[in-house]
Amino acid sequence: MLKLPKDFLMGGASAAYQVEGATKEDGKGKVLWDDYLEKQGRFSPDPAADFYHRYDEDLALSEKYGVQAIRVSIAWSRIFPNGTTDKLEPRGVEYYHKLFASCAKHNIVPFVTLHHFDTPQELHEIGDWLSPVMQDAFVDYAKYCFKEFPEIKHWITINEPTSMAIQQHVSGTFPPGEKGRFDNAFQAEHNQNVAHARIVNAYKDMNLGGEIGVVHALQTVYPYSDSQADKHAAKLQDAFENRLYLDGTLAGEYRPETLSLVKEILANNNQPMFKTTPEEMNELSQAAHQLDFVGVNNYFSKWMKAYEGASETVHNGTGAKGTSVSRLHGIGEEKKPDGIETTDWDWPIYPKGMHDILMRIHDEYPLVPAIYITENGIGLKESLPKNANNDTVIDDPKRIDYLQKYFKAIAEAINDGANVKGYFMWSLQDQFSWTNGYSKRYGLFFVDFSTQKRYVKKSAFWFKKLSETHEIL
Ligand code: BGP
Repeated sequence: MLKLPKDFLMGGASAAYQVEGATKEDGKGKVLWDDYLEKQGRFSPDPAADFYHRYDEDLALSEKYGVQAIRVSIAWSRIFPNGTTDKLEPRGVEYYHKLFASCAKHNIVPFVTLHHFDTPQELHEIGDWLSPVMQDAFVDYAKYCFKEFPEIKHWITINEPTSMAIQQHVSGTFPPGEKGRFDNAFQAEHNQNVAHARIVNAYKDMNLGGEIGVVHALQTVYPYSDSQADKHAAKLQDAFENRLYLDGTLAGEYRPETLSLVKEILANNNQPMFKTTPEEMNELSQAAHQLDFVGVNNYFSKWMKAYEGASETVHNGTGAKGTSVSRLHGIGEEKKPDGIETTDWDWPIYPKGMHDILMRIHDEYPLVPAIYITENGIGLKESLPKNANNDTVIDDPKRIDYLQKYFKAIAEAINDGANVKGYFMWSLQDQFSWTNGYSKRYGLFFVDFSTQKRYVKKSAFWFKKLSETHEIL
């Protein structure tokens, strides 16, 4: 039987905008999503899981079910409503002090993300990650948080720089909804790498004794067949989705092969190369040498086939299985081999991809001291039985099966030498999903969004046992 190491940390994950609700309360400033979602009219970020008012209840449940750590993010615009340090909102600051005190009360270690997809509206309007003003404001906000919240010993600079950049500028599923602007995506990624690095370096200069890392979305990319063309498509996709920021944040430099693949993608799309300065490259190098950990968000893997046509992407945001399409001009087409199971949202379930990505960090990025799995889990359509009462337990065998397989892959990677220190399941409780609303449930705890009542899922019992015994059954 596979076992996790004795000191392996078992956690649950969340992000401010996906759980807090209360988007207009206590002076919170708007973020890029507020008007965008309202205009779209599909779903509202309120009340989400009403964590703004119910955090203590959720942390008590977490303690009861073996959750030893939690990933939360600070909503930047609760503290600085328009993003800059010119105007401070003390009620936002007070909320996070109370949240962190509740974590301490329930013996839960908070890992705190500074930016989880929620750029303040005013900074979004001037270019978001493409704007130097935004980068400076982010560094100022981060330094403020380091001083204000000394109770936090585990910081995460940015959640998934690349998925933010790609969804904002290539697939168009995040505001501002641009499609096909590979140049903007690469520039935004580089700018996030630099902002991250400046913050890591500032944190280390402040000598606060905690640890700091970054969280990346990492999908292992495989060729669809053995043909040279498919193998090359996989390399291009990997450069696009993984390599640029892995190099920038974990090696502190962009390696020649990475740059040549990025150039090829941009040339294929007649778009210019992203810009860097020597000062920025110094920041990257310094930060990579002082980084304490990398967070890996891994849910699925990808298979690539050569593709010559125009870019075409269709997002499955409803759970209608088989509807997603991703064909990118100058990169390739996503095509899954037969026999690999997918979720209703077309995410292939492939635990080997988790093992392979962990081993890749271990093999190719030796500066990285430690890895946490900062997100992993499965989105399912789940509902409350009609005759539910306080003792109702939601049956979620698919989630238990998914977790068993992924935990085995993680334990194998640890046996093979990867220094994985902990795991945060996405998600702690059911939450609001950016592009899927409320029907894609990931939680250990079920949330009835109409009453905000919590119910335990069977997977929470499974999780508790694993947290107590470290034995993967
Ligand atoms: C990650 C994000 C999370 C979360 C998760 C699940 O990329 O960091 O915020 O949303 O994916 O994604 P989804 O909600 O699209 O199913």
